[in-house]
Amino acid sequence: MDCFAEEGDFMKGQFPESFIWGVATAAHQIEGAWNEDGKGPNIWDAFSHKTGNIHNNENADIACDSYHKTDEDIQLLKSLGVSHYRFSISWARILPDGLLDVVNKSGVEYYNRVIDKLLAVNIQPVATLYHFDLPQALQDKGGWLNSRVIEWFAGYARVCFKLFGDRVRLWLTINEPHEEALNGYGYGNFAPGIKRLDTAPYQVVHNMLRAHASAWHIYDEEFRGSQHGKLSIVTNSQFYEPKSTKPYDVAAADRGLQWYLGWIAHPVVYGDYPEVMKQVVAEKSKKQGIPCRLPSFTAEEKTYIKGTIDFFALNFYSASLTEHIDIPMNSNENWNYITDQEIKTSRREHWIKGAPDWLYCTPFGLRKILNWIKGNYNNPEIIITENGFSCDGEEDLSGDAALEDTHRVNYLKGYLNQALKSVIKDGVQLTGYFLWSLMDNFEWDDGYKFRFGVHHVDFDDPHKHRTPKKSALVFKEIVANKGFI
Ligand code: LGS
Repeated sequence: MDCFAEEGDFMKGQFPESFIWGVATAAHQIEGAWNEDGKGPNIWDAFSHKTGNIHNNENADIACDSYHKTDEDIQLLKSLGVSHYRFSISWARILPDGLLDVVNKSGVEYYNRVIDKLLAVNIQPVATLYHFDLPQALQDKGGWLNSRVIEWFAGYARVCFKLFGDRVRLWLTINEPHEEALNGYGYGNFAPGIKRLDTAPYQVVHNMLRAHASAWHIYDEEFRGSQHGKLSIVTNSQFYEPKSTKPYDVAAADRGLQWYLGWIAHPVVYGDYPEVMKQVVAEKSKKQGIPCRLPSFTAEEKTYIKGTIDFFALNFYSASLTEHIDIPMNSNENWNYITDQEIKTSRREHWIKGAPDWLYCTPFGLRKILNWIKGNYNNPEIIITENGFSCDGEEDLSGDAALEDTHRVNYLKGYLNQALKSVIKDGVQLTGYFLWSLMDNFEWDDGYKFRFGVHHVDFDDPHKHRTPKKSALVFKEIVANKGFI
């Protein structure tokens, strides 16, 4: 069975004329030049230079070498015909020790070059301020667990708005806060490698939300009037499909979404965490005899955080089946985020599996999550800031074989067709789509094992040669047609 099996008919139709068509990358995953021209080390430099943290002990010292290949990368973007490019700014390339005492001129020049060259070929720059790569100097002061990070981030954001905001009109503050919080401060498989699953992820996200809100207010008060841009925070979630129609499973699936998407989206839309999250964590912490593990916002903070997105930014990859599980309360248990949720996820047999393990080709999930956002957050403007696929075996492929990426082609067509249905049939206000990713790159703790690119990168080649895969050609056609004609 293929990707479209449970999707119903494939729909012909076009997205609106003004639809944003883009591809995305992130600084640490593509730039390389990790210690060149005054860049300071970040947490991923430190983490990947320690043996045992990354698949095959790989690192992003060179990665795709994009720092030296601006022209070539812009050529790839141009050939795709996209209207926008989402990249991220490396905090430590602009402020080597994270603080405002030293601004690295070469780093500023690099992003100026990227932005100016994009605009010269009529591609709009979309900048993410923070994509998992905290300057190591700030980690040494406690990183996202130290609430002073709010002022550090605010300072950095203001510098970026000043330097680049005359040309960047779409800003994303923090990419997937809870991905870094859970993996970096909970499981420890991401930088900075802290394993405190019970409390640290909640605290990290709390500080990230407050940091995001400061950046939004700075933009709103000091820059919006002259720069006329828009700003958001990047959420992500799987779609939680109930495993059965039993009320227990239906409630569990909704809880999954409230918890995963709502953890970020609820505060920035409504000013506080979802009710179910607050209740459950409070109850469980009480039984453990400890203070509530989920921090709370003061009344003032709630007002400050509420309404701090100008559009809803969503990264979406995959769906999962969800059922309720009762977790026996055991005082010896290390109670954590996952057990708080009281859900168990699985997959349908026929879903085509990608790699990593969490990734399946489930286009229906995109339409459903877009509708869930529409229903729960007052039909906001939504931009998909990431969506893409990788699967087993691609890391071993080279030459022409790597370019026959049929699974990625099916995935993209399937997901974009569901996105189209959400716009035309459901009235979802989806205004843009960014494919992850422009090219194969450094996939965090998985190193170069998983390839999400529509351009193949030969990492063994000192020049990091890029070749379009079939998916690049198919995406180009969809972009040119503004959908499916
Ligand atoms: O490369 C990353 C892509 C690949 O898949 C990118 O840097 C991130 O922004 C983003 O996290 N990316 C990504 N995410 C999928 C995470 C899904 C987690 C679902 C876990 C289910 C068990």
